[in-house]
Amino acid sequence: MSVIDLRSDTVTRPTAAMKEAMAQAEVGDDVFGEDPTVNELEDYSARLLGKEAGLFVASGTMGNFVSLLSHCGRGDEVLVARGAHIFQYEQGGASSLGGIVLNPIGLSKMQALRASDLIDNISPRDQHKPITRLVCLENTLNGIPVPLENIDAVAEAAACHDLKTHMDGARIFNAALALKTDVKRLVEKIDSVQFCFSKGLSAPAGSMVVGNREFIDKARRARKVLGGGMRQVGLLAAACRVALDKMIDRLEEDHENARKLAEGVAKLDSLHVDLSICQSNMVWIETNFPGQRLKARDLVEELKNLGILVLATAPEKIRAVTHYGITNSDIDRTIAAFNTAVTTVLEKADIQTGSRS
Ligand code: TLP
Repeated sequence: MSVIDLRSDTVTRPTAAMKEAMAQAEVGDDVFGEDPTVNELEDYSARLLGKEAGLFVASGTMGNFVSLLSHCGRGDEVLVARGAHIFQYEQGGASSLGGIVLNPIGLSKMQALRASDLIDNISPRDQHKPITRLVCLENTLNGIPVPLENIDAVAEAAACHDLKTHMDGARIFNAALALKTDVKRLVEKIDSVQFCFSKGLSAPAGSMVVGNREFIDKARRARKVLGGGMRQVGLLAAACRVALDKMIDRLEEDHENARKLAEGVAKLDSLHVDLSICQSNMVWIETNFPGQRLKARDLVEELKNLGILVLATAPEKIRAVTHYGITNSDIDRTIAAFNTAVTTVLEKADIQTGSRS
């Protein structure tokens, strides 16, 4: 039985074209600025996003961290949505290692920062308070595309208060596609952007940070102190260049598969899917069955027995992410597996509570 891995789009493997490009890549010492493949990727990425310069880094986490370190000093404050990766899933590294104060804002995990949140939360210039320096956005935010108007409004409010803006655009091309907006326009008013090659774009590793030259110079220093100065890393950059050339347009297929999965699972009695938030490649499934008999982790275990891998992100919540390599018929199999797994979990729960023999 083949395994359908929907835990994340990070599980994608490099394509044949990427491996070929890696084999052919011209390389040099990137810390000396002498790797032509990295230099070209940085320039190309910066132009693609409408910024002056780029910096190739090992991962999304490193890209976000060097960006925060470059915008902020010790004790400075960053406003960030409570559900954002920078706050939830980066170990609070900006605080623990960088001395930066993260101020998590927002009502629910899925909610993006609005301009009003910003204005309400900027610390007053008072010796008791940190100095607010930066606002972080994320797009897509947990798979939800944040609309251009929202981003522009936040960026304009930030600029009025002399704050910088950073976009965690790990899945910025998914966002641009879902919003039918040119990626350059989507980040036009944002000072720095981090995007990932190793998610839906399927490269084996790597992220890009873009911004103005002064910011990238600082980010380059930050990358070095974090041990992220790699040498003949054009090998990876070559695969990432293929990702930009060949893997952006096909993200549409992932979005269609996610929608199909969401609609299929939404039809099952014991599960709930909010279809309004399924707009890119992520599906959120809630197991809010009466009596709490259907726990996300039990369902995930049962699905695993059927060859389907998904993540339980909360006691009642499951995340499934579509990506390159997942086919339309994989989605049919996944929907059928959800149906079977729900029945099995509920039967086991009934046996345990003695309501069935
Ligand atoms: N996200 C991973 C996990 O860490 C949760 C995933 O499977 O979705 N920003 C965003 C919005 C991300 O989703 C991620 C990774 C990162 C940054 C960090 O990227 P990496 O894993 O390359 O450090």
